[in-house]
Amino acid sequence: MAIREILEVPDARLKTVSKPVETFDEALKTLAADMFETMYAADGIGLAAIQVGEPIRLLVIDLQPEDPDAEPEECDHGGHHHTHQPLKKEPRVFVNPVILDPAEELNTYQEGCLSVPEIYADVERPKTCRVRWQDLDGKFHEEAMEGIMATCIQHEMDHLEGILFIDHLSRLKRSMALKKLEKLRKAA
Ligand code: GNR
Ligand code: NI
Repeated sequence: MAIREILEVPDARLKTVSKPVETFDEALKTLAADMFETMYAADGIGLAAIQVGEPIRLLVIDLQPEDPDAEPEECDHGGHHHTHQPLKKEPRVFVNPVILDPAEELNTYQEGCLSVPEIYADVERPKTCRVRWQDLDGKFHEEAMEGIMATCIQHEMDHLEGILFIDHLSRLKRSMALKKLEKLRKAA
């Protein structure tokens, strides 16, 4: 397994329309494993293959909810001591996903993107949807999505079309977001 470099704006490869996966082989499984490793290392909840430079219709998601059954973990940093609830790993892989019957009702969520680091903005999307996809063996699945999962999978599926969350903002808000990112990069 390997952590891969995440492409960031304004990398033109992020605008690629990704191609369907046709071969369900070991290379696909390795890429998915690398994407999980990359996503966890970057503290993300989702990642599309194009974000690591692979223009194929593959995405991974792990919302990592807090695990209510686990013992709280002790943690020390910056001189103070506290506890936090461990996260439960729930890795999910979606190959060739398709959105079916998106709800008319919209939901607003403050989104971020590993390809637009440290920028957050409200985006409106259908509140629920159904998704049909294949797993790493090519088997088909279909499921109703709601909550953060519905938001996240729509964000990831936008990447497959070369669309970023900032593309949903007004031109003014998008240019302000990109200017802020430039400023943060210069300061770093
Ligand atoms: O880690 C991520 N968090 C997030 C928060 C709100 C809405 C969408 C996301 S996805 C993002 C990771 C990412 O860039 N996936 O493409
Ligand atoms: Ni993203």
